[in-house]
Amino acid sequence: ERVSLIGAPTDVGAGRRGSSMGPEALRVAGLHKMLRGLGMEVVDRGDLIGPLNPEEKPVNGYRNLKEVAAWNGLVRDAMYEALKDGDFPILMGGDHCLAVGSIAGVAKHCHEAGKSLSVLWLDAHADFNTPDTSPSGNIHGMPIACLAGHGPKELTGLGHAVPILDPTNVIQVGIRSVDAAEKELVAENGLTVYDMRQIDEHGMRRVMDMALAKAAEAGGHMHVSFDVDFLDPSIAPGVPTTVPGGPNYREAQLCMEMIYDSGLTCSLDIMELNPAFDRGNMTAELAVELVSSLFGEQTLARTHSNRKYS
Ligand code: DIR
Ligand code: MN
Ligand code: MN
Ligand code: MN
Repeated sequence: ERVSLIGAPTDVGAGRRGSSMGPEALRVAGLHKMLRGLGMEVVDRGDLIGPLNPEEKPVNGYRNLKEVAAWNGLVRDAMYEALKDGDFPILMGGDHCLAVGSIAGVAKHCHEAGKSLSVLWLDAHADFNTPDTSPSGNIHGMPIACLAGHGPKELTGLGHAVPILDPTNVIQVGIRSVDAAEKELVAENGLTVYDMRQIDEHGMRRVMDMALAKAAEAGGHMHVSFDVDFLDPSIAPGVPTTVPGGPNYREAQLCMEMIYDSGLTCSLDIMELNPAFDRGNMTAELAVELVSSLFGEQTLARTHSNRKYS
């Protein structure tokens, strides 16, 4: 299988600058070499070129909306093209506002191929804010709401249909920061949410079994959107909005290994990596290590009989 790397060097959706350096940090950490080492053919399609960050204050509840929409259009087309070429696309972000375009491109591909789509969202945050609920106006806190049809038409209208994605096909893991008014939206819209309490009570193993069983039930294409702030800040400081109490190294490895075992993943985002807050390049290096597990790197030479759902 061929993997396509797509760089989206921007931080227009965030409140703190620096995720624009994410794609290059992943290259420096050896993302492409790691994938080649696992036997995959890898094409780096380079970086998309979009507008600079104007660093505006929020207008009508949205910061930098025009630039966010422009970047998302570019990302949508790049993801769609890669899937049309038969590749497994990896979006190297960039802040998480770009998941609107990424998933719009994936959804268009699935629509045309007659496949159902589920989204596994690994994040500390629910990313379901609207201007009425957002404390910041930062669109990286709003992508799932936009995908579900709640947001500005510049973003909700980016896909093949409105809503771009049925929110009941979203499965979130690792959640531990949801704004007060955002909580109601998450409940009303029927997302499946495995928050940190459920990981505490059941363990990562059982939570991922449930999450992946739900995705397998939907069948078709599973997209993984990996916000690096999913990880505990002690192992992953290189993000703009850290939240304590995330998955540790072992839990994160198990999560990624079980995603590989599911055999369901057809596309991936690696988002919010922010080298301006990193120590050395340790967070990018950890992200590459975890993504290697998602692509099948294992301690022992196990066989594919470990793969459950494919
Ligand atoms: C917060 C932070 N919920 C907001 N969101 C982040 O501004 O909407 N998402 N950092 O990744
Ligand atoms: Mn987050
Ligand atoms: Mn996020
Ligand atoms: Mn596919």
